[in-house]
Amino acid sequence: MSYRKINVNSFPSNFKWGVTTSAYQNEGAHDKDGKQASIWDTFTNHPNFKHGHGNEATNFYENYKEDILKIKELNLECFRFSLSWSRLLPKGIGKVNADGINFYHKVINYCLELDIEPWITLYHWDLPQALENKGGWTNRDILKWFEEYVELCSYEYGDKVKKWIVLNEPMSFIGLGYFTGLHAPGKKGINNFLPAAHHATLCQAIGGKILRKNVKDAYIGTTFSCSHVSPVNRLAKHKKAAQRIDAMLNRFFIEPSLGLGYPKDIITGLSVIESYFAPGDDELMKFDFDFIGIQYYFRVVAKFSLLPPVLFATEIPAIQRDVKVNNMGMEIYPKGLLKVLKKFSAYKNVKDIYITESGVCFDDEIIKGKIKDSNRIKYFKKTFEFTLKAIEKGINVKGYFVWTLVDNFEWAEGTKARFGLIHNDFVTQKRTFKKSALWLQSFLSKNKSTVKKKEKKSELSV
Ligand code: GCO
Repeated sequence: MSYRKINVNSFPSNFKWGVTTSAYQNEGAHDKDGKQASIWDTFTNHPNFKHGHGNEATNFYENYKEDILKIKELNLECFRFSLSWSRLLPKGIGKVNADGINFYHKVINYCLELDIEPWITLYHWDLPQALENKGGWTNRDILKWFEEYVELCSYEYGDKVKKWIVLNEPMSFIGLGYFTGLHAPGKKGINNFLPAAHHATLCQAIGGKILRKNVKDAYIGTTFSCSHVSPVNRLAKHKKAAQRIDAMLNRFFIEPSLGLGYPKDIITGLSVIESYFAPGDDELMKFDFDFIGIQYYFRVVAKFSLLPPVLFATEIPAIQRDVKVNNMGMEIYPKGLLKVLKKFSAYKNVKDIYITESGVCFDDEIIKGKIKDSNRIKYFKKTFEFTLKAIEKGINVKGYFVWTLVDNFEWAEGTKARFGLIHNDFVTQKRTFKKSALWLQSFLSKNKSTVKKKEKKSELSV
């Protein structure tokens, strides 16, 4: 693989560099100080779930200062994290938990003290269990529940935080949580998927509108899981199958917010979702986001198939395709980032674009106190190059947030998929900088002469 010589100064000076985490994957303290269960607490503590639980996770709840200091040390300027709904509103609605409110004030204040910009994600998959007991995302009442939650968060933190993200990857939490059942709450089938998806589309816009009303100078976005989709070959039936998968993975949640409706042009069977519409929903689904977040991890290769119905298309797993994969079996394909940036920037009303997540997982091992994750460095080098190329092509990409800071609880994979720049020992919670962290620290250093010293210092401090 060849690399172009780039450094941080190759990017526009106002380009933002950040890192993303999420509440359930990191906080731990699952029942401390008034927090009650979310669907992920229930799902991972059930005997059917065999990959551990996130009860302690990386214990960010107690280690937040140490971790935010590390963000600073890595020369990253933005920290994107999510709020745990059931820490703030233990039952999802009603009584507010003052300790929960206070926790995020402490996190935000510490970021501001260190001159790190906080970016809040409102919903990163951890619905309060009390709301799931009433049907969760499948119940249209979630529009009211979500409204109450967003009102609270924007009222509490809106003076200090200006960068807001409404949802994290709706297709992931709805598809995996309410169709395949692989993620919490483990519901399956089209009759769960369709109402849940429609309500998430509505909440995406409702959240945006509340933030606009409550937060002065807010800069509001939402994020999408994006994949570049290729047909297995040039046969028309496979090309069409790839278009349908693309509509499902990439178009489903953005187009209603832009006023384009669901992608029924390509997936004709999708019109059944309209049976969940109430009068006025076409309008309610729209919101003029200031930016969108692209989250890119892998490409999908698709072929025609009679199953599943409606989609009539299936993905050919990367492990069957003789390509490089990460340790979750996803194809490592950095160029796909450029392709999805092109695709999403082609929408007329998309304004700014941020890469709000990208990263890669490997079985990183500590050998003699060091973690030499050169594959991860290669991934970031390449995706940074493609980001720069996108900028040079006139695409409005304004920032790149690495997924993620510390190896954490990777949902259905438990702790075995390591995505962090920093290694975590889940028994001792000891953090160790990987080589990729030191590389990034150096890449982001605008003043090269200080890098060597810093690298040495962080090697000593871990
Ligand atoms: C996402 C997920 C992250 C995952 C990451 C790696 O937004 O996609 O929120 O939480 O950890 O994608 O699979």
